[in-house]
Amino acid sequence: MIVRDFNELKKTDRHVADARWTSTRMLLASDEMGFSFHITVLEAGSEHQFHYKNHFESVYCMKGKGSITDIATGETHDIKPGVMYALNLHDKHILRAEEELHMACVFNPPVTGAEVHREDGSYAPAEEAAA
Ligand code: 9YT
Repeated sequence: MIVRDFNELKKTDRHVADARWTSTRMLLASDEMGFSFHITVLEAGSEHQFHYKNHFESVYCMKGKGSITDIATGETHDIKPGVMYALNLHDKHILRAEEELHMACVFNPPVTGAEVHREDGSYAPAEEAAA
């Protein structure tokens, strides 16, 4: 069994920061669960374009307020506590945080922890990230 405390992980290298967001990786590829599990906090007023071409991602809003736009369809959905979105089509999207957003995110295949967002908003496939 794996038991971890978010507040303890925040002090380790499982806590990463990038452009106006932070993420604490509760589970990574090395945990061999077949998915990774992240707690991501996006700064109030920030806007992010992501495109996880090599991963499926599901995101659940625990706290805050914002919106997500599906770039392919132009549709925008409100994000608030209780709302989940799943990028089942590797959907390219823009996430906006009106208030600080606290999200629980799952990635399949799991993120290794070494990824950085590429120019196109994606993370490299797991085999490249591990190389
Ligand atoms: C909200 C969202 O898309 N989070 C993605 C995870 C975060 N960029 C991370 O942990 O790398």
